[in-house]
Amino acid sequence: MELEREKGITIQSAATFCDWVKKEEGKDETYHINLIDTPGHIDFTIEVERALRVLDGAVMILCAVSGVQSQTITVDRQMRRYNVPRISFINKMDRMGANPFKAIDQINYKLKLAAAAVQVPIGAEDEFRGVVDLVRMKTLYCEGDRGEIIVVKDEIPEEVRPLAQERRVKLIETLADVDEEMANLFLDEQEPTEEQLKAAIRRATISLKFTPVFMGSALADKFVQPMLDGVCDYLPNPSEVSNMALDRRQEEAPVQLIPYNALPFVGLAFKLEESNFGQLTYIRVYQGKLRKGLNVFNARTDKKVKIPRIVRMHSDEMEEVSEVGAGEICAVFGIECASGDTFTDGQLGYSMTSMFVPEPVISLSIKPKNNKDLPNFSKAIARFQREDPTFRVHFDAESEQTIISGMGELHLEVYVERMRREYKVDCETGQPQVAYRETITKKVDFNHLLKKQTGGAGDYARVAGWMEPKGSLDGNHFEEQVVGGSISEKFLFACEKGFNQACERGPLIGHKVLGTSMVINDGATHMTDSSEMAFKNATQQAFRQAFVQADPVVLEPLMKTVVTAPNEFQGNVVGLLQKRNAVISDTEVGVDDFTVWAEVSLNAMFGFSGNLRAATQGKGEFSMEFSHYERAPGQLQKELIARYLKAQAERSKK
Ligand SMILES: Nc1nc2c(ncn2[C@@H]2O[C@H](COP(=O)(O)OP(=O)(O)OP(=O)(O)O)[C@@H](O)[C@H]2O)c(=O)[nH]1
Ligand SMILES: [Mg+2]
Repeated sequence: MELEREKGITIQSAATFCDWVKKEEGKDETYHINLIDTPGHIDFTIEVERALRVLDGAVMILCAVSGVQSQTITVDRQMRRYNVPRISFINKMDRMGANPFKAIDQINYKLKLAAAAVQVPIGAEDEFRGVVDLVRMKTLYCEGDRGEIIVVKDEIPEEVRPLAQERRVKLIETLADVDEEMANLFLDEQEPTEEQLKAAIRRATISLKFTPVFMGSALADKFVQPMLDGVCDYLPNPSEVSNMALDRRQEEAPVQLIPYNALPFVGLAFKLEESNFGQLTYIRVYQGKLRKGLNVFNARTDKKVKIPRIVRMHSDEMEEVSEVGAGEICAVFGIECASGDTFTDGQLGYSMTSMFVPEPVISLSIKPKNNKDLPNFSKAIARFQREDPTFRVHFDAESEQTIISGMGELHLEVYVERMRREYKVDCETGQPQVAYRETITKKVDFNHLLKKQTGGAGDYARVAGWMEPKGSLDGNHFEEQVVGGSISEKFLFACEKGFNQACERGPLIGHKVLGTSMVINDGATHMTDSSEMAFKNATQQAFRQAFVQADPVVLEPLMKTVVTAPNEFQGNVVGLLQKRNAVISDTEVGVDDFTVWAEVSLNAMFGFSGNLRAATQGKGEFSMEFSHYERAPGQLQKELIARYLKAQAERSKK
């Protein structure tokens, strides 16, 4: 994407298929690798989620100067969520101040993941010219214009011999802590063989207890190849990963998927993308084969679709293929589905659990500058929503505005910009707003009658019951317990619809309602005047009245925030956080820099990046991620209510 090049950041993950020829002693071995490059910025976190959902292993890339950054900590959490084993690559070894061992220490203590170097560098910064492979105890040099030739020497240069020895011992010690076989050898004071060492690294990596650390410089074309060999040596192949599905025909019992081509097909659509040639759907094949012309069933909709075309992506180019086997990733043209849908060949009733979709926390109003652009605007909005489950859109009937919500200001900014470039629609946007929520804190009974008699057919509906806190903040709950037909069956559905609509727009400040339960257990129906509309409206009215009596509160998003900066700025940073009422949960002080973990309300974080820059001479950085909703301070709630009432009053004047 052009926008990525301009901003210098990755926005969308890109899937690529490649062959890697690993030079084994004497013979070459070809490995097929499906690679997905993900963005690092938290605003595009869904791209990381969906990649980790379908990948069997990951390469965690760190900077040799900055080591574990606040963003690394967020991605670490995501890797853990999907149990993805990883090897690590310390990049930018050519940079001034490069220190891979500092970064390794940080993986150990900041990420609490056992890590040890499997290489040590020969020379550093612009003198960086080789690495010693600690598993084989051999020296590697890069030759050729782009470092494409790796020359292996038995001789280890004198000046790095002590370092190589020391780090090899460290590697073995670290492994002995997490691997029983290595522990036994270690206790017997036996030197492991190359095979034993490799096998231990592989076991410990796949069981998520350890990460082997490689080092090099991508920019200077140095030592990326040994890391790719490491992918083959230490990350699992598809048959070594346990992937589960739920069998809908057996009460959702978990079943293991087996990556055999001969078994019935099961695949997961994890990413949709509009390409120049039409809608592309990325599918990870977990079991069986996906063939061109095959009829597949969408487990969510039960609809059957025929697979018209299958391609393999090679970054910007695609290769048409007739089938792909178990364990692979491919893209398919021309099938309608949503991101996260499971496909099967119809023989099995399997469905795979989807990825974690974080809640959007920032929203803003948007509209095209010119009315003539409305059709394109709608098209763009629909497509972005299909592609990205963290990008949400709703129309606020009261303010007559389209509101988009997402993971951060940059996330929304990118969509506004893409609208302009890809759909030629210039938009006006409002100020970014925090996505607040509303809930109630006590139980209230209601008994509400809607009755209108205006000549002809009137409106009549009575609903009674209670509202109460649901006990948790995941969604809302509606239940009818009507006995004796006081509300006739056909209108109960309308009541539920009224409830759902009422939850979309809270009575307090017009934000979504959460954690609220409504039970209707009585009511009355009129022979001629009752209608679905009457019951829907009556429920909405009852909801709004009961809601305001039930001690409603505004909820605000709290963010898990991680700040890192050089040690001399610790006082400044902690001061900044305290001013924003952050609750600091942990602090780690390293040799040069420190890390603070805190929970802060998103509302208090506006403008933080500028303040942090000023307080740390530009050297501090931070990342944040939604944690949960919490009751907003009373003063803020008052302000929000006042602002909402004022906006409503202004609208009604017009
Ligand atoms: N000195 C040096 N700079 C590098 C090296 N590798 C990458 N860079 C520079 O680091 C910057 C970021 O590189 P990217 O590849 O965009 O980093 P990224 O992790 O993909 O970033 P996002 O996808 O936006 O999260 C660019 O300016 C690169 O030129 C390296 O080995 N040495
Ligand atoms: Mg990138």
